[in-house]
Amino acid sequence: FLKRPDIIRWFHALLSATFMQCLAPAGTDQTRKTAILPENKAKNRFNNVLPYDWCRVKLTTSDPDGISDYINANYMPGYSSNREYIATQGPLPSTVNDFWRMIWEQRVKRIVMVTNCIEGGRTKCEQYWPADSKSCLYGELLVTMRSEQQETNWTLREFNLKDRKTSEEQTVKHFHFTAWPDHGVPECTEILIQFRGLVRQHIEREGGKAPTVVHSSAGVGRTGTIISLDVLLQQLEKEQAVGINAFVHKMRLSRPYMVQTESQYIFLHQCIMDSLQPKDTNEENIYEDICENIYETPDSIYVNATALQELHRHNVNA
Ligand code: PTR
Ligand code: PTR
Repeated sequence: FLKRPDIIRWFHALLSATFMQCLAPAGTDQTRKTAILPENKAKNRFNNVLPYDWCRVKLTTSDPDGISDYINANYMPGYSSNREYIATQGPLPSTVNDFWRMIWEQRVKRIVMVTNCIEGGRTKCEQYWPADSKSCLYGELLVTMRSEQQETNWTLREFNLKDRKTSEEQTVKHFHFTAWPDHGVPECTEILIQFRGLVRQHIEREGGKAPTVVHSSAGVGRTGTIISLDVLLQQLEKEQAVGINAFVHKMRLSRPYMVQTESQYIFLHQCIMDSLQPKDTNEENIYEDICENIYETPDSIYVNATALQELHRHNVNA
């Protein structure tokens, strides 16, 4: 029978093949007209990561300069509805005010940030919040950092937003994951699973329909991976099965490159596998079980929870 390294290799090969085949560009024929208008071009961090028109987030409140409603952001589907998240790029110096306007207008209660402002000496994202407990004015919004709690792999912050015109206020929680390099994956699955748990707790406690804003540098690779993880772990809990590829495909119809790299795609599978409780079973059956439980449908590959459990047990015992 197959030994653990073979199974893992086989699993990776399968995922690799899946990534190549099923995640080949999807939805890329959709229009991105607003993103390339002359007045908006400079608002994109990368010229190859542009939001599709049909689900882009539009800024609504009138702008003092009367400029456009454009921001590089898309609504993203979740487990229960089609607008549970907003995936967006890390703000540029010129789009920080727009970013906060979006947070305010969409009544966002939490921002999930999965990039550092600077990585390897290069700017990945503008620091869009005040550095200490001072307040900073971004357009019409006064933002104050109320608290900052630094942990090994993430920093949690709380911001107070105040509309200068109406004096209305809103609290926004900032979940900043600091251990995930651009185009790569975190060192181990546990820390990302834990981090996702903190975000999920906040979503369930706060309730409401406002989307969760998630961003990295481009707002696709790491952003897509953490959104998928949150959605798929809910699916796993409720249905005892996960449609990993189907969901990634669905996200890619809303924003290009969601889950950008093969290593991120594989890491996502490992996170799901590692979220499962180990279960006793016979080693000989593992290979067969996994084969039986991974089946293809026309546009998706479903990995059954039992199969992942076997693989997980194998990982733990090895
Ligand atoms: N004043 C905002 C606007 O002009 O669009 C809308 C807004 C109102 C946003 C209230 C957030 C608000 O806070 P809360 O969600 O706590 O009511
Ligand atoms: N031009 C870059 C590329 O195509 O790789 C754009 C890019 C940058 C894409 C970062 C994804 C990136 O990762 P993330 O979405 O995690 O910031």
